[in-house]
Amino acid sequence: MPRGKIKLENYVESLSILEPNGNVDAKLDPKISDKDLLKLFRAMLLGRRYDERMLRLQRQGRIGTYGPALGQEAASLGPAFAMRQDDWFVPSFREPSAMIYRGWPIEKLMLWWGGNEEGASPPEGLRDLPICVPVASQVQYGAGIAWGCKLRKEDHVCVTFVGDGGTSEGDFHEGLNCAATFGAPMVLIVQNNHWAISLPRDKQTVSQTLAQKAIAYGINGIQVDGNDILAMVVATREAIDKAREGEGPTLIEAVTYRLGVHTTADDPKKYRSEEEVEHWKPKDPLARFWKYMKKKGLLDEKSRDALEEEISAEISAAVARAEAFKPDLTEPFYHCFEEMPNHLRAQYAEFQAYLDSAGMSESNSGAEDQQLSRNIEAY
Ligand SMILES: Cc1ncc(C[n+]2csc(CCOP(=O)(O)OP(=O)(O)O)c2C)c(N)n1
Ligand SMILES: [Mg+2]
Repeated sequence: MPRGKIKLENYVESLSILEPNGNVDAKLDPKISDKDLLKLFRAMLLGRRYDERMLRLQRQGRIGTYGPALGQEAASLGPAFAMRQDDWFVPSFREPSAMIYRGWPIEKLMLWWGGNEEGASPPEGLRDLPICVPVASQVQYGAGIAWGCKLRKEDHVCVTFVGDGGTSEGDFHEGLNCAATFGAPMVLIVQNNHWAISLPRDKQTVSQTLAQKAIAYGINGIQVDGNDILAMVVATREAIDKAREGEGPTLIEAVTYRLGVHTTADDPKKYRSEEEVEHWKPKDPLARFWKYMKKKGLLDEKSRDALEEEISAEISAAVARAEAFKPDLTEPFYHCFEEMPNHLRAQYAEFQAYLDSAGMSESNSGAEDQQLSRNIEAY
């Protein structure tokens, strides 16, 4: 076979609509209704204030480790807005704005970060998976769910989230190849926040973009300004439409920046410069959206302050509910087996006896009220 060249048609499309000064590219403006814009702005502000409150709760020892989504709100909220409520949503761990927008009670997210399993059960009726930390595992779940939708001839799409660091994992490649090969209706949002803990994006891969990884799998890929709520809505809408029409998956690289710590367990000053963070601050998605809303005459300082108060009260009420929640400490025993095997029964009995002796059975009783536990008598 002679030496030749196989021609590939490849380029990476890019998209940005809302400038950091709040101006929009009129040709690309998705013309979202005023009502929806206000709803979206409220959701982004709520996501930001939730994030800040969670950091404070962690510092006060009231929740466990927390991974903030500061600066990344648009990258998940845009897709959440573009989806249908009955579509599937597979988050990673920096999508609280989207999860709250989709209907997760705030206290559930608080419980999750407090180490409580109840925070992992999706609210009734939502086709959502819970917060999920194992890096890139989400792509496997997303591909499988999307393929399942196709096999069942359902018209749901599965919107899935992974980070820039996740693109180096086997799960990412296996999941994406599977979704591509089976034409599964998955929209994969890669939140490129430029860091994977202390590893910068340019040491993660020598690929010029993350979006171009789509080319290798023969699917659509686009690089989007992930701090631009309008661009994220438009790109996800288009990808969802394609997926629903049977055109398979799309990879959306959402270019954003992690303005805060990786989690409350690290100190980014050890590995990145203040200048870099300062460079990204003017691109903050919330500041940008606020300027846009103000220019459009949809919000002013007074109405924004009123919104702030309302949101603050909403979050405080959720904190109170989360802290009043009584966990069922025996709940982990119920999840692995349809019928509890003997060795687990023995451990269950031992644990129950410990709770009794430590006077903790009482605090365990809330579970029944909350209909969380299965009836152990049944075993
Ligand atoms: C399979 C796996 N390996 C390692 C970790 C530890 N870990 C948690 S977050 C993280 C970095 C992930 O980076 P990225 O995918 O860019 O997401 P980001 O944290 O920036 O949102 C690592 C290595 C993990 N959770 N799962
Ligand atoms: Mg990252």
